[in-house]
Amino acid sequence: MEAISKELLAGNRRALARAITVVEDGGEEASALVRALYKHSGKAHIIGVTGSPGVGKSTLVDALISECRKEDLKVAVLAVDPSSPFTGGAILGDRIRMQGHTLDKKVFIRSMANRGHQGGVSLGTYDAVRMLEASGYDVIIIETVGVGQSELAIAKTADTTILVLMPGSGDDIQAIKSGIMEIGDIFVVNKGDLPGANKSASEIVASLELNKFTNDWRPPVIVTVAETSQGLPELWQGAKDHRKFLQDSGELTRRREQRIEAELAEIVADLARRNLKDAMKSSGDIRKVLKEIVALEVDPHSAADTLIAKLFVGPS
Ligand SMILES: Nc1nc2c(ncn2[C@@H]2O[C@H](COP(=O)(O)OP(=O)(O)OP(=O)(O)O)[C@@H](O)[C@H]2O)c(=O)[nH]1
Ligand SMILES: [Mg+2]
Repeated sequence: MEAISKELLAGNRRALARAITVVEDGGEEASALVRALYKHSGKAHIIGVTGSPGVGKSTLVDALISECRKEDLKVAVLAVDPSSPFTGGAILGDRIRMQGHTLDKKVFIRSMANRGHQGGVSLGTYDAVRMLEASGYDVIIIETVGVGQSELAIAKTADTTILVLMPGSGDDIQAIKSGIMEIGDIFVVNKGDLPGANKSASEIVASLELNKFTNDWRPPVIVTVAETSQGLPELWQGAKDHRKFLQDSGELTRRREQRIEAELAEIVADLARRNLKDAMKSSGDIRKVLKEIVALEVDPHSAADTLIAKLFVGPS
Protein backbone atom coordinates (compact mmCIF):
# COMPACT_ATOMS: atom_id res chain seq x y z
CA MET A 1 0.00 0.00 0.00
CA GLU A 2 2.91 2.30 0.68
CA ALA A 3 4.09 2.22 -2.93
CA ILE A 4 0.59 2.97 -4.16
CA SER A 5 0.21 5.94 -1.80
CA LYS A 6 3.49 7.43 -2.95
CA GLU A 7 2.69 7.12 -6.62
CA LEU A 8 -0.84 8.34 -6.10
CA LEU A 9 0.42 11.46 -4.33
CA ALA A 10 2.72 12.04 -7.29
CA GLY A 11 -0.30 12.00 -9.57
CA ASN A 12 0.14 8.56 -11.11
CA ARG A 13 -3.18 7.60 -12.69
CA ARG A 14 -2.66 3.87 -12.53
CA ALA A 15 -1.95 4.02 -8.82
CA LEU A 16 -5.08 6.14 -8.43
CA ALA A 17 -7.23 3.66 -10.33
CA ARG A 18 -5.84 0.82 -8.23
CA ALA A 19 -6.44 2.74 -4.99
CA ILE A 20 -10.06 3.40 -5.90
CA THR A 21 -10.59 -0.31 -6.54
CA VAL A 22 -9.10 -1.05 -3.14
CA VAL A 23 -11.29 1.44 -1.27
CA GLU A 24 -14.33 0.27 -3.20
CA ASP A 25 -13.78 -3.23 -1.85
CA GLY A 26 -13.31 -1.98 1.69
CA GLY A 27 -11.60 -3.95 4.44
CA GLU A 28 -8.15 -3.66 5.98
CA GLU A 29 -6.27 -2.61 2.83
CA ALA A 30 -8.75 0.17 2.26
CA SER A 31 -8.41 1.39 5.82
CA ALA A 32 -4.62 1.42 5.47
CA LEU A 33 -4.78 3.52 2.31
CA VAL A 34 -7.17 6.02 3.84
CA ARG A 35 -5.03 6.21 6.95
CA ALA A 36 -1.97 7.02 4.84
CA LEU A 37 -3.66 9.58 2.62
CA TYR A 38 -6.31 11.21 4.79
CA LYS A 39 -4.18 14.25 5.55
CA HIS A 40 -3.98 15.00 1.84
CA SER A 41 -7.74 15.00 1.37
CA GLY A 42 -10.38 17.63 2.03
CA LYS A 43 -9.34 20.27 -0.50
CA ALA A 44 -11.44 19.67 -3.60
CA HIS A 45 -14.74 21.22 -4.60
CA ILE A 46 -17.13 18.27 -4.58
CA ILE A 47 -20.06 18.73 -6.91
CA GLY A 48 -23.02 16.35 -6.99
CA VAL A 49 -25.05 16.10 -10.17
CA THR A 50 -28.33 14.29 -9.80
CA GLY A 51 -31.70 14.00 -11.51
CA SER A 52 -34.08 11.55 -13.14
CA PRO A 53 -32.82 9.10 -15.78
CA GLY A 54 -32.13 10.63 -19.18
CA VAL A 55 -32.36 14.33 -18.29
CA GLY A 56 -28.84 14.80 -19.64
CA LYS A 57 -26.67 14.58 -16.53
CA SER A 58 -23.72 12.92 -18.26
CA THR A 59 -23.83 15.28 -21.20
CA LEU A 60 -23.93 18.16 -18.74
CA VAL A 61 -21.02 16.77 -16.74
CA ASP A 62 -19.02 16.43 -19.95
CA ALA A 63 -19.65 20.10 -20.70
CA LEU A 64 -18.84 21.05 -17.11
CA ILE A 65 -15.49 19.30 -17.42
CA SER A 66 -14.72 21.59 -20.35
CA GLU A 67 -15.52 24.67 -18.26
CA CYS A 68 -13.13 23.49 -15.54
CA ARG A 69 -10.44 22.74 -18.08
CA LYS A 70 -10.60 26.30 -19.37
CA GLU A 71 -9.21 27.25 -15.94
CA ASP A 72 -6.70 24.40 -16.08
CA LEU A 73 -8.32 22.69 -13.09
CA LYS A 74 -7.85 18.96 -12.63
CA VAL A 75 -11.28 17.31 -12.80
CA ALA A 76 -12.49 13.88 -11.78
CA VAL A 77 -15.88 12.31 -12.31
CA LEU A 78 -17.36 9.46 -10.30
CA ALA A 79 -20.43 8.05 -11.96
CA VAL A 80 -22.26 6.17 -9.23
CA ASP A 81 -24.97 3.76 -10.27
CA PRO A 82 -27.36 3.39 -7.37
CA SER A 83 -29.75 1.03 -9.07
CA SER A 84 -27.70 -2.07 -9.60
CA PRO A 85 -24.57 -3.62 -8.17
CA PHE A 86 -23.84 -4.85 -11.67
CA THR A 87 -22.68 -2.68 -14.52
CA GLY A 88 -25.81 -1.19 -16.00
CA GLY A 89 -26.41 0.38 -19.37
CA ALA A 90 -26.40 3.83 -17.79
CA ILE A 91 -22.75 3.58 -16.86
CA LEU A 92 -21.79 2.46 -20.32
CA GLY A 93 -23.65 5.48 -21.71
CA ASP A 94 -21.85 7.79 -19.27
CA ARG A 95 -18.50 6.53 -20.48
CA ILE A 96 -19.39 7.14 -24.09
CA ARG A 97 -20.76 10.61 -23.45
CA MET A 98 -17.61 11.71 -21.67
CA GLN A 99 -15.22 10.29 -24.23
CA GLY A 100 -14.19 13.72 -25.46
CA HIS A 101 -11.83 13.97 -22.50
CA THR A 102 -10.21 10.54 -22.50
CA LEU A 103 -6.88 11.80 -23.77
CA ASP A 104 -6.70 14.67 -21.29
CA LYS A 105 -4.30 13.71 -18.50
CA LYS A 106 -5.99 16.14 -16.11
CA VAL A 107 -9.37 14.46 -16.43
CA PHE A 108 -10.17 11.22 -14.64
CA ILE A 109 -13.48 9.41 -15.13
CA ARG A 110 -14.54 6.41 -13.15
CA SER A 111 -17.74 4.42 -12.76
CA MET A 112 -18.66 3.00 -9.39
CA ALA A 113 -21.35 0.46 -8.67
CA ASN A 114 -23.26 0.75 -5.47
CA ARG A 115 -22.14 -2.02 -3.14
CA GLY A 116 -25.45 -2.55 -1.53
CA HIS A 117 -25.35 0.44 0.77
CA GLN A 118 -28.62 2.27 1.17
CA GLY A 119 -28.85 5.51 -0.73
CA GLY A 120 -26.57 4.75 -3.63
CA VAL A 121 -23.51 6.56 -2.38
CA SER A 122 -21.56 3.96 -0.51
CA LEU A 123 -18.80 4.25 2.01
CA GLY A 124 -16.48 3.49 -0.88
CA THR A 125 -17.51 6.73 -2.54
CA TYR A 126 -16.35 8.86 0.39
CA ASP A 127 -12.98 7.15 0.28
CA ALA A 128 -12.75 7.31 -3.51
CA VAL A 129 -13.20 11.08 -3.22
CA ARG A 130 -10.29 11.14 -0.77
CA MET A 131 -8.07 9.20 -3.16
CA LEU A 132 -8.87 11.73 -5.90
CA GLU A 133 -8.15 14.66 -3.61
CA ALA A 134 -4.83 13.18 -2.54
CA SER A 135 -3.99 12.79 -6.20
CA GLY A 136 -4.47 16.50 -6.76
CA TYR A 137 -7.93 16.79 -8.31
CA ASP A 138 -9.40 20.26 -7.78
CA VAL A 139 -12.96 19.47 -8.76
CA ILE A 140 -14.70 16.15 -8.20
CA ILE A 141 -18.06 15.62 -9.84
CA ILE A 142 -20.29 12.81 -8.61
CA GLU A 143 -23.08 11.80 -10.98
CA THR A 144 -25.96 9.72 -9.64
CA VAL A 145 -29.35 8.89 -10.99
CA GLY A 146 -31.68 10.54 -8.55
CA VAL A 147 -34.34 8.36 -7.10
CA GLY A 148 -35.34 9.83 -3.77
CA GLN A 149 -32.94 8.45 -1.18
CA SER A 150 -29.88 8.62 -3.40
CA GLU A 151 -30.43 12.35 -3.87
CA LEU A 152 -30.24 12.79 -0.13
CA ALA A 153 -27.13 10.65 0.09
CA ILE A 154 -25.36 12.57 -2.65
CA ALA A 155 -26.24 15.85 -1.02
CA LYS A 156 -24.47 14.62 2.06
CA THR A 157 -21.33 13.84 0.08
CA ALA A 158 -21.18 16.93 -2.13
CA ASP A 159 -20.46 20.54 -1.25
CA THR A 160 -22.63 21.74 -4.10
CA THR A 161 -25.57 19.73 -5.36
CA ILE A 162 -26.86 20.40 -8.86
CA LEU A 163 -30.35 19.08 -9.50
CA VAL A 164 -30.99 18.51 -13.20
CA LEU A 165 -34.47 18.53 -14.72
CA MET A 166 -35.81 18.83 -18.24
CA PRO A 167 -38.79 20.62 -19.75
CA GLY A 168 -42.10 19.07 -18.86
CA SER A 169 -40.77 16.99 -15.97
CA GLY A 170 -43.92 17.74 -14.00
CA ASP A 171 -43.30 14.98 -11.48
CA ASP A 172 -39.94 16.43 -10.57
CA ILE A 173 -41.44 19.86 -10.06
CA GLN A 174 -44.13 18.31 -7.86
CA ALA A 175 -41.30 16.80 -5.86
CA ILE A 176 -39.68 20.21 -5.40
CA LYS A 177 -42.99 21.55 -4.15
CA SER A 178 -43.35 18.74 -1.69
CA GLY A 179 -39.95 19.63 -0.37
CA ILE A 180 -37.95 16.48 -0.94
CA MET A 181 -35.74 18.30 -3.41
CA GLU A 182 -34.74 21.05 -1.05
CA ILE A 183 -31.26 19.61 -1.24
CA GLY A 184 -30.61 21.37 -4.56
CA ASP A 185 -28.09 24.21 -4.36
CA ILE A 186 -28.42 24.88 -8.07
CA PHE A 187 -31.31 23.92 -10.35
CA VAL A 188 -30.74 23.18 -14.00
CA VAL A 189 -33.42 22.86 -16.66
CA ASN A 190 -31.46 21.02 -19.34
CA LYS A 191 -32.61 20.43 -22.93
CA GLY A 192 -33.37 24.11 -23.17
CA ASP A 193 -33.73 23.60 -26.92
CA LEU A 194 -36.96 21.69 -26.31
CA PRO A 195 -40.27 23.52 -25.89
CA GLY A 196 -41.34 24.52 -22.38
CA ALA A 197 -37.89 25.05 -20.85
CA ASN A 198 -38.55 28.60 -19.71
CA LYS A 199 -41.96 27.64 -18.36
CA SER A 200 -40.40 24.84 -16.30
CA ALA A 201 -37.74 27.22 -15.05
CA SER A 202 -40.33 29.76 -13.89
CA GLU A 203 -42.30 27.02 -12.18
CA ILE A 204 -39.20 26.01 -10.26
CA VAL A 205 -38.46 29.61 -9.34
CA ALA A 206 -42.04 30.00 -8.13
CA SER A 207 -41.96 26.87 -6.00
CA LEU A 208 -38.56 27.78 -4.57
CA GLU A 209 -40.03 31.05 -3.39
CA LEU A 210 -42.38 29.10 -1.16
CA ASN A 211 -39.44 27.39 0.51
CA LYS A 212 -38.19 28.47 3.86
CA PHE A 213 -34.46 28.82 3.49
CA THR A 214 -32.27 28.03 6.43
CA ASN A 215 -29.46 30.23 5.16
CA ASP A 216 -28.74 33.10 2.79
CA TRP A 217 -28.17 31.05 -0.34
CA ARG A 218 -30.89 31.38 -2.97
CA PRO A 219 -30.57 28.49 -5.46
CA PRO A 220 -30.25 29.82 -9.01
CA VAL A 221 -32.32 28.19 -11.75
CA ILE A 222 -30.31 27.89 -14.96
CA VAL A 223 -31.54 26.78 -18.40
CA THR A 224 -28.90 24.82 -20.33
CA VAL A 225 -28.43 22.96 -23.58
CA ALA A 226 -25.76 20.50 -22.52
CA GLU A 227 -25.18 19.30 -26.06
CA THR A 228 -24.05 22.74 -27.23
CA SER A 229 -22.71 24.00 -23.87
CA GLN A 230 -25.29 26.76 -23.81
CA GLY A 231 -25.66 28.05 -20.25
CA LEU A 232 -22.57 26.18 -19.09
CA PRO A 233 -20.46 29.23 -18.18
CA GLU A 234 -23.38 30.41 -16.01
CA LEU A 235 -23.65 26.98 -14.38
CA TRP A 236 -19.94 26.81 -13.59
CA GLN A 237 -20.03 30.36 -12.24
CA GLY A 238 -23.02 29.37 -10.08
CA ALA A 239 -21.07 26.42 -8.69
CA LYS A 240 -18.10 28.64 -7.86
CA ASP A 241 -20.36 31.25 -6.25
CA HIS A 242 -21.94 28.55 -4.13
CA ARG A 243 -18.59 27.25 -3.02
CA LYS A 244 -17.56 30.76 -2.03
CA PHE A 245 -20.81 31.20 -0.12
CA LEU A 246 -20.15 27.96 1.74
CA GLN A 247 -16.69 29.09 2.71
CA ASP A 248 -17.59 32.65 3.70
CA SER A 249 -20.62 31.66 5.75
CA GLY A 250 -19.02 28.78 7.64
CA GLU A 251 -21.57 26.48 6.05
CA LEU A 252 -18.78 24.40 4.46
CA THR A 253 -17.50 23.30 7.84
CA ARG A 254 -21.02 22.64 9.08
CA ARG A 255 -21.82 20.47 6.07
CA ARG A 256 -18.59 18.57 6.34
CA GLU A 257 -19.21 17.89 10.00
CA GLN A 258 -22.63 16.49 9.11
CA ARG A 259 -21.09 14.37 6.40
CA ILE A 260 -18.44 12.96 8.72
CA GLU A 261 -21.07 12.23 11.34
CA ALA A 262 -23.10 10.21 8.83
CA GLU A 263 -20.00 8.43 7.58
CA LEU A 264 -18.75 7.59 11.03
CA ALA A 265 -22.09 6.09 11.96
CA GLU A 266 -21.98 4.03 8.79
CA ILE A 267 -18.43 2.81 9.42
CA VAL A 268 -19.26 1.77 12.96
CA ALA A 269 -22.41 -0.03 11.81
CA ASP A 270 -20.40 -1.74 9.09
CA LEU A 271 -17.73 -2.79 11.56
CA ALA A 272 -20.33 -4.09 13.97
CA ARG A 273 -21.99 -6.10 11.22
CA ARG A 274 -18.68 -7.60 10.19
CA ASN A 275 -17.72 -8.45 13.77
CA LEU A 276 -21.11 -9.83 14.67
CA LYS A 277 -20.50 -13.39 13.49
CA ASP A 278 -17.16 -13.61 15.29
CA ALA A 279 -18.60 -12.12 18.42
CA MET A 280 -21.45 -14.61 18.35
CA LYS A 281 -18.94 -17.43 18.15
CA SER A 282 -16.42 -16.06 20.59
CA SER A 283 -18.95 -15.04 23.16
CA GLY A 284 -18.21 -18.60 24.06
CA ASP A 285 -21.40 -19.96 25.21
CA ILE A 286 -23.70 -18.29 22.75
CA ARG A 287 -25.59 -21.61 22.63
CA LYS A 288 -25.86 -21.49 26.38
CA VAL A 289 -27.07 -17.89 26.29
CA LEU A 290 -29.63 -18.76 23.61
CA LYS A 291 -30.93 -21.57 25.80
CA GLU A 292 -31.11 -19.21 28.75
CA ILE A 293 -33.12 -16.75 26.71
CA VAL A 294 -35.48 -19.47 25.56
CA ALA A 295 -35.79 -20.69 29.13
CA LEU A 296 -36.74 -17.13 30.17
CA GLU A 297 -33.70 -16.88 32.43
CA VAL A 298 -32.17 -13.98 30.52
CA ASP A 299 -34.08 -11.53 28.36
CA PRO A 300 -32.83 -10.83 24.80
CA HIS A 301 -32.11 -7.17 25.51
CA SER A 302 -29.71 -7.90 28.34
CA ALA A 303 -28.05 -10.62 26.25
CA ALA A 304 -27.66 -8.10 23.42
CA ASP A 305 -25.97 -5.63 25.78
CA THR A 306 -23.40 -8.29 26.62
CA LEU A 307 -22.89 -9.03 22.94
CA ILE A 308 -22.49 -5.34 22.07
CA ALA A 309 -19.64 -5.03 24.53
CA LYS A 310 -17.84 -7.78 22.62
CA LEU A 311 -18.62 -6.26 19.20
CA PHE A 312 -16.72 -3.10 19.91
CA VAL A 313 -13.47 -4.57 21.09
CA GLY A 314 -12.47 -3.74 17.49
CA PRO A 315 -10.90 -5.88 14.81
CA SER A 316 -8.32 -8.24 16.25
N1 LIG B 1 -32.29 17.94 -27.04
C1 LIG B 1 -31.35 17.76 -26.12
N2 LIG B 1 -30.95 16.52 -25.81
C2 LIG B 1 -30.00 16.37 -24.87
C3 LIG B 1 -29.41 17.48 -24.21
N3 LIG B 1 -28.50 17.01 -23.33
C4 LIG B 1 -28.52 15.67 -23.41
N4 LIG B 1 -29.41 15.28 -24.36
C5 LIG B 1 -29.71 13.89 -24.79
O1 LIG B 1 -30.43 13.23 -23.77
C6 LIG B 1 -30.09 11.84 -23.72
C7 LIG B 1 -29.67 11.45 -22.33
O2 LIG B 1 -28.46 12.10 -22.02
P1 LIG B 1 -27.50 11.63 -20.85
O3 LIG B 1 -26.46 12.67 -20.70
O4 LIG B 1 -27.07 10.25 -21.03
O5 LIG B 1 -28.53 11.66 -19.64
P2 LIG B 1 -28.30 11.13 -18.16
O6 LIG B 1 -29.16 11.96 -17.29
O7 LIG B 1 -26.86 11.05 -17.82
O8 LIG B 1 -28.89 9.67 -18.26
P3 LIG B 1 -28.71 8.47 -17.19
O9 LIG B 1 -27.29 8.47 -16.72
O10 LIG B 1 -29.08 7.26 -17.99
O11 LIG B 1 -29.70 8.76 -16.10
C8 LIG B 1 -29.00 11.65 -24.77
O12 LIG B 1 -29.57 11.15 -25.94
C9 LIG B 1 -28.46 13.05 -24.98
O13 LIG B 1 -27.91 13.22 -26.25
C10 LIG B 1 -29.86 18.79 -24.57
O14 LIG B 1 -29.42 19.82 -24.03
N5 LIG B 1 -30.83 18.86 -25.52
MG1 LIG C 1 -25.67 9.46 -17.08
